Amino acid sequence: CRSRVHSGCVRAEISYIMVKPDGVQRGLVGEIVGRFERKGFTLRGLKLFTPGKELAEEHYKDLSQKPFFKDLVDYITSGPVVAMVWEGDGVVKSARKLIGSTNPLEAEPGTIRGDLAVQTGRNVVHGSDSPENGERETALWFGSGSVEQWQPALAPWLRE
Ligand code: IDP
Ligand code: MG
Repeated sequence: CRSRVHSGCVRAEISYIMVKPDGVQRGLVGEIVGRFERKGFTLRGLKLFTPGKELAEEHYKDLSQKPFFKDLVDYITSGPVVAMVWEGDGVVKSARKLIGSTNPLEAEPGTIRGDLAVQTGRNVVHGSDSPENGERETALWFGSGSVEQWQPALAPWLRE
């Protein structure tokens, strides 16, 4: 536990970030991982594998009524993804900014989607939309308590 508010303990914020199958196929893993590293977030978990239908459906369950749901599940299960957990102050909101808008044509240049993608249905990367979903998605993709607990030696140079 790093910081204390009143007498309680505030858990470090984490976000579940995933290079989707198109990002892996296009050789963008290093580019995407590098952006989170350079920003100063801490990598807590990383694995490459092809997710099954059940996992993809659970991950995107809030979108199950959308007309594109089946295509979305087919896309996410179409090949290996790089599943990651990143930690840092405000990482959820910041990662969403680094990633850019859902529709890559509306994403700002300088963002991952703005620089590297064209279509909503092939937008190369996922990022959790709330700290609660950061925890939920991390538990779903990695199992609860299974990501690494560590502090980079650089920590004092990143946080005062
Ligand atoms: P997000 O990834 O920016 O959080 P969400 O609305 O949560 O966007 O949608 C999840 C994913 O579903 C998107 O990243 C995209 O891959 C896909 N998706 C969203 N809207 C559409 C659509 O209108 N057509 C096709 N795919 C979509
Ligand atoms: Mg979303």
